[in-house]
Amino acid sequence: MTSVDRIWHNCRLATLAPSHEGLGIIENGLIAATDGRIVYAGPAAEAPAGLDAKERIDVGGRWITPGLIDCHTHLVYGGNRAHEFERRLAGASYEEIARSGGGIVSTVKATREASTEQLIVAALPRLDALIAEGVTTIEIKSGYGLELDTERRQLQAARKLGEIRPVSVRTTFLGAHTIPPEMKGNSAGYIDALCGTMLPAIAGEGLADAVDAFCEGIAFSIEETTQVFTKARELGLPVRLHADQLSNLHGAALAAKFGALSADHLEFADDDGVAAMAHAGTVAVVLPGAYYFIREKQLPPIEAMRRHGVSIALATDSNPGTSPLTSLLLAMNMAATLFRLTVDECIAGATREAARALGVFGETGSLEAGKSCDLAIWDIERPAELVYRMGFNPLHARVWRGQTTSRS
Ligand code: DI6
Ligand code: FE
Repeated sequence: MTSVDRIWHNCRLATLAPSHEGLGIIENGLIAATDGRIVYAGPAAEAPAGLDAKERIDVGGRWITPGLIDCHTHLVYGGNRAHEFERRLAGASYEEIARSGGGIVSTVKATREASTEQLIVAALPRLDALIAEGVTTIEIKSGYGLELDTERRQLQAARKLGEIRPVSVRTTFLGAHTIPPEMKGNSAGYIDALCGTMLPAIAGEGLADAVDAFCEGIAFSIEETTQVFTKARELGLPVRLHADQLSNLHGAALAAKFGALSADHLEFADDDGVAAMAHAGTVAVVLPGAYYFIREKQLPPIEAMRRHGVSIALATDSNPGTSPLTSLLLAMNMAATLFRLTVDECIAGATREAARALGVFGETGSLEAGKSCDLAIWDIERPAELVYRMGFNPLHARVWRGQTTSRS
């Protein structure tokens, strides 16, 4: 007799286990968990004999997927940019606004002025919207401080969000997001300060799980990004990159060269960049919310990603400037509609591949024994419904580390 804490039965599973085809569908499934970890996920008929549980939950034939993972967000910031949205509606471009002192810099001002408490309060409704859709792991970046104190407070706020809500938070230091206004024209000086002081301090305080940079004409060059990545490597932190979003600076190849966990956006990445990512095992994170919101025309090279066997994740990129989006389900719909990802790619992109992009696939992202029991239970008839609808939330219940936490 094996005794476990909880069993979910009478359910259909999309396990996303890499050893299975497609979504890893199991029609009559069962999940057993103890101490917040999955001990069995598979066909009910093949469950260990004599399985006994303190609690048995009849899922009523519903579908269970791994809890969703939003692997690229800028969730913590002050203010918003609705006024710039209006300017863009009147004809200004995102890059024009950035060059005229708006854009990221206007959010930097509002973020510096906010207390840590205010940053948390502002981010909570955004986080709650994601949690309500079944998100159990979220990545949150800094990058709206651009000086040590505010970058630190953003990351502290992100960590705190993971303490006050039932969700796993992974933090990323994005000090190299743009040049701070007080150092305009001196990006070399800023990168020196970042590598010399900010990054070592943040790493020393254990506030960042990874390091990111915005490699772009309006932000940092390949050489500057290389400097940041070299420092991150020295400090033992994995890297990721905002790469080839608005132009092709060959950021994808640079990310691959550093063995980055992911390269994100990638609209302008070329075949060589994609091939290098495949070789390095760097995950492509596509961000259709930003593509949509700034009305980009250049599609990311999805066919090349498939051809080279690059793993594809998707995320909201939730941020005030280019993707004020707090729905991962809508990001899935956009990835399908705008980028022509398949249903299976969208669901894998918000679970298994997103876990890979964060380097946490050993812990979550699929329904497999040994992993954290992070589940999303859905009122749907087929998995395609998760991708097909717009602005509708079919979540029935969410389980984080074995505990049912909402809509039970
Ligand atoms: N790329 C983006 O799309 C966001 N950051 C980045 O590096 C934009 C952030 C903002 O405009 O506030
Ligand atoms: Fe981003």
